[in-house]
Amino acid sequence: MLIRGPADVNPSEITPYATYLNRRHFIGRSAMAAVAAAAVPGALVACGTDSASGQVQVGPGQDRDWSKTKSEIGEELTPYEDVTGYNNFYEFGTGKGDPSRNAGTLEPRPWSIAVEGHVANPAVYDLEDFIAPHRIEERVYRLRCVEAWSMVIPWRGFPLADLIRRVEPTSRARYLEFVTLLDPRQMPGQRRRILDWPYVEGLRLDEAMNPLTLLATGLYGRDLPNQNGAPLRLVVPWKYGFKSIKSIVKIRFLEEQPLNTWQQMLPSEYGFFANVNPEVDHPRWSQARERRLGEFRRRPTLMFNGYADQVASMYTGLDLTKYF
Ligand SMILES: Nc1nc2c(c(=O)[nH]1)N[C@H]1C(S)=C(S)[C@@H](COP(=O)(O)O)O[C@H]1N2
Ligand SMILES: [Mo]
Repeated sequence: MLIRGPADVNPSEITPYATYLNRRHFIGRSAMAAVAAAAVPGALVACGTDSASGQVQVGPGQDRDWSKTKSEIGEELTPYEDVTGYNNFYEFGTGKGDPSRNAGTLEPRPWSIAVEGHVANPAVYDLEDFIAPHRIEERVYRLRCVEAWSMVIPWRGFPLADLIRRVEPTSRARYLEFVTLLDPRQMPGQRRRILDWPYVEGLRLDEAMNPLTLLATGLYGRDLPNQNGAPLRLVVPWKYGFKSIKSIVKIRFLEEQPLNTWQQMLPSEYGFFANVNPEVDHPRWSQARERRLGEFRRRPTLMFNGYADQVASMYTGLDLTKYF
């Protein structure tokens, strides 16, 4: 996300991309593997299906060889160091390297999650009880930030739809609101009024029920690193990254559409839907192309981030230039 205006945000902090590119190494990585590996069909990658070659160095946070794991259209995973070292998590600073540096103060355990509003079963859960009834899956998704960079990430988690069925929304529930932890002691960025804390996001009930929508508990086969939103975050792969709210402590079922943080901050630039759309530019830059972390060339951005088959029908008849 980019903010222009608040005097305490240094623009050089929020566009360190050139610096970042200079640090990258590009030669030879996985070239052989890319040729040899077939694309994994479907978005779902079952645990343990990729075979370990023994040839590839297993890095920090990686218990097995991920080099053969691809997205459903054959894309290579973004390296672990990028997924966990180049982040947006303003609770820990506005620079892309700030979350990995500063998120050590977050205490993801013990953790509780409140489910409130129009549900038959409102409750406050311990994290373990919240997760335990669900079947954990691994799924490779593209994450496309509104700032026009993207990653391919092997998430671990469970469909939000499974949780929704479990808590039984009433007929009045039409939207979900998600709320991040508010604790300036654990989240030092909240001591500055960069955003109106806590960070809030929302989905329409049908979007929340879509089988692609994930409550993520991990990535690269392990629990979420703090900087990626430990211990629980949303992943909505056809929407800009800011919808994928991190470190969730509350889920509310509402009748009315909630006001998400970025829409509240800059309503002319960020809407409620935030569907990835190469044809609807951000007021200050094009959304037609994107930089995949680890690559120089810019790729064309795909409608609904490449998930149109699975989500476009939810928006038929909606003017996407108006409901951006
Ligand atoms: N609570 C909270 N959630 C957040 C953000 C944030 O600043 N605070 N940033 C969002 C944005 S803009 C993006 S692009 C993604 C980045 O996720 P990643 O760092 O795991 O790649 O997190 C989203 N979730
Ligand atoms: Mo973002």
